[in-house]
Amino acid sequence: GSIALIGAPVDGGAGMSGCIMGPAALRVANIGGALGNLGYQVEDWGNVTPEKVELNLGGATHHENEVAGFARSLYKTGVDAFSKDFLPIFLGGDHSLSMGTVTAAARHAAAKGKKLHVLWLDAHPDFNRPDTSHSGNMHGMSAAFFCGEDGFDGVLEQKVEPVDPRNFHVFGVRSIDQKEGELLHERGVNVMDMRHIDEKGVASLIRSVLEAVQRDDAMLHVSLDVDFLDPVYAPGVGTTVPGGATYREAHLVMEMICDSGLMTSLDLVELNPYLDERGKSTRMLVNLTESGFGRRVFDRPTSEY
Ligand code: DIR
Ligand code: MN
Ligand code: MN
Ligand code: MN
Repeated sequence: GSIALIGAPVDGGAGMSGCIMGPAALRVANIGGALGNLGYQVEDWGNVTPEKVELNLGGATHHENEVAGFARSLYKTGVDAFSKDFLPIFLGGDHSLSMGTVTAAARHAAAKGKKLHVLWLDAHPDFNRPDTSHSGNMHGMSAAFFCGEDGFDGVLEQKVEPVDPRNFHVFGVRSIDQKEGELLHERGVNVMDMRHIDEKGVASLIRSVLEAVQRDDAMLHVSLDVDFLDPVYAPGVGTTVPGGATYREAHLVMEMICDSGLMTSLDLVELNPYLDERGKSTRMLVNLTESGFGRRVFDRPTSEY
């Protein structure tokens, strides 16, 4: 199948500006060419234009007009890409963009009578509601939104089938707010924090996620936040947290996803080129994407993912 690159230069959802340059940096690093070299047909759809929205979500929440404007536009563009049989890769932009991209995937899944699983590779679960968020930053709320939590009326124009929180898999987290943690627990989200990874390893945990997706014959949306990685490998993000995924762990995740053949859409988010060191984090994201689409060092047959 073909890949559509869809830029989403939103940064009002983050606490710091700079993600607006993310899509441009990923194009400078030639993400399209890299995928082309792996044998894919790649179409660059350019950047989406945010819709005009008047919205007030209350609490500390800010920039809801910008975030909702992008979410609506991404939702429509995403649905269009799925219906034309593209695998969309969304170039962020802060993580609030997943309010549009995951709902588009959920909409497409529902239309085909399928479930949607979401794999969230991130230092944070992004499961705050407007009433639990201290920062008011909407990049910390996107997952709560698409899992159907209250407090987000008017972000999208239409009601979309929420993602079942039990099919929301959070991987690599090491920073969770108090109320956010309680909510994750109540909803039965599959939270695999850094301690899980240390004790069980990447392979067995990711395998169990992929097996669940396969069992459900579901679609799989992967959302990769730059801060999933340890800041040593990816300093170009506004919310670095120590103790992140190593270079090798992150590549193994993407290689296993590739081997499974299950991924149907991908977000690359939170890249802040203004904070980066000579393109290091941008290149890391491009390299991880290549691993997610078949680049391997040694061509060996894979028996199981
Ligand atoms: C914190 C930090 N939980 C918040 N969140 C994120 O502001 O809601 N940082 N997503 O990347
Ligand atoms: Mn407001
Ligand atoms: Mn995030
Ligand atoms: Mn994060």
